[in-house]
Amino acid sequence: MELFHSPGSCSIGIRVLLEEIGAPYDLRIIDVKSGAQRRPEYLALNPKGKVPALRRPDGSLLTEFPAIALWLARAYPAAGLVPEGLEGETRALELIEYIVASLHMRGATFALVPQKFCADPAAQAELAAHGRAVVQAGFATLAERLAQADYLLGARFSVVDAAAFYLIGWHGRVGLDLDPVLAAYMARLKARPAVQRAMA
Ligand SMILES: N[C@@H](CCC(=O)N[C@@H](CS)C(=O)NCC(=O)O)C(=O)O
Repeated sequence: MELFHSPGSCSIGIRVLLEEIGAPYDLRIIDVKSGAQRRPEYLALNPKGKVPALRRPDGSLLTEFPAIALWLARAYPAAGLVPEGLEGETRALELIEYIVASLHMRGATFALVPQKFCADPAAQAELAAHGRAVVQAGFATLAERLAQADYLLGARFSVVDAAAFYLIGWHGRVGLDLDPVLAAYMARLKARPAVQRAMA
């Protein structure tokens, strides 16, 4: 497999999952800070101009974090990255969508790059504050779950934790401190060998 990844971006979550699985993959760095995602050669491969993207063993390209994460979990079941059965998978999708579609796309994105959405500096400041509040409320929701269990779906690491890892990892950039529950959770994630390999 090939992972198209930008350091510091959400694609670190998919890298974590690949390391948890232990299947071989090549890393292709697409540095979004320098605009590499908009270069013609990358757009020819992935017209969305985003990371993560995963080239699978059959040569096809898969995009969108939730889809890649759930495909990896189902394609490599021995890693136990999603609870078994309809209810388990549905709950995983519910939470991963909340993290990616709400907290990342409508929270962190507004907080970090408000200038992408409006030109007026006052409007940008308002949008950034709104985004920060969305992430803050999301952190409280995640912390509530983590007060009951080590991982977001219970006692086992899952695809949902890979999404939470990248999002919570942005707390400093978003301008939020972590409460003790989230700080302990991040320390638990960073102690996992797969996470350490992904961050190396
Ligand atoms: N909905 C997409 C979001 C991916 C996304 O926004 N990726 C960011 C990095 S965290 C990106 O590629 N940004 C580059 C850009 O928007 O130009 C997913 O779930 O994968």
